[in-house]
Amino acid sequence: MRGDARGSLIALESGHEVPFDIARIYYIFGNNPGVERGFHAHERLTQWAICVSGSCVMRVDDGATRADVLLDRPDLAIEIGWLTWREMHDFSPDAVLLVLASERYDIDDYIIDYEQFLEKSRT
Ligand code: T46
Repeated sequence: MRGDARGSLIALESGHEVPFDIARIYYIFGNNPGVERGFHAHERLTQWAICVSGSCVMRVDDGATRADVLLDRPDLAIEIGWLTWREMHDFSPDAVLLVLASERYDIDDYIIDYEQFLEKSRT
């Protein structure tokens, strides 16, 4: 974090703070109350997710272990690797979830069936 008397600044560079080349950036905001997102895994994708405003809960599941991580600070990133089932819950109204991704968008990379994900995670 590069803060000074004016406030805070965080810089994220590929190969320095971020351990992959950033191919895509997207952000999620303006979710309707009670909305839940995700519910899929990816075959070949690594991402960093940061709630730069507000908060949400990121549920990550590698097929053996599941964890709920509260993202509620702009200086906290969670890395989500290959073959990790993710769900996002409990978005605050002001939540802005910023995501840095290692690959460009590819709909064929999605695994949306949990049983299929479990099978792949075991191999
Ligand atoms: C993840 C969480 C944090 C695109 O056109 N380009 C993109 O880069 C993305 C991510 C999505 N889209 C389209 C595809 C759908 O029509 O935007 C729509 C919503 O995407 P999706 O249903 O994948 O959004 P989430 O919030 O369920 O999940 C996304 C990422 O897919 C996922 O990898 O980790 O955000």
